[in-house]
Amino acid sequence: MATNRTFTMIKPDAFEAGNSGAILKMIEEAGFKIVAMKATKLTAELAGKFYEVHQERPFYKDLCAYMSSGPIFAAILEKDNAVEDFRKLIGATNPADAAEGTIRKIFAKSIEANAVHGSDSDENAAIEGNFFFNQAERVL
Ligand code: RTP
Ligand code: MG
Repeated sequence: MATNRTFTMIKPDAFEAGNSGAILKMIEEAGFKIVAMKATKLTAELAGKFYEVHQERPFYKDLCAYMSSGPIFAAILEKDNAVEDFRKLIGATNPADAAEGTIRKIFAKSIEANAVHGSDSDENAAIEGNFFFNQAERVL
């Protein structure tokens, strides 16, 4: 059964552009509750660890440099069917392929600088939430 939580980041491009508020508004209007959130900045090493599953991919090095290039927001979101519904809300990885009205269609600058992250499974949502938030920070 699907759990009701997912994990997201507002990536450096969207944070830098001042789009965090507009993106969080879309997330809340879509029915997600923000149950943990912080502004932070990844080191290249931490970005490398977070995206470890992609380490054999050609874009891995660029992705780690990009994700550690500036501040981000990290957040845990709650909603029924959270993982799948959030992936729908953000749209395809490449904004050129993202559906109209999705967060990436509206805010992403490129396939790499694509505004937001969304977990791709319940298992990864839990792993990723635990990566950023300790137990006391996710008691809500
Ligand atoms: P995310 O994990 O950030 O939610 O994105 P995703 O599932 O839609 O895409 P994924 O395949 O997991 O890729 C992770 C992130 O790597 C960057 N990327 N760059 N240059 C490229 O071809 C390329 N492909 C992917 C993007 O920032 C993507 O979100
Ligand atoms: Mg992914």
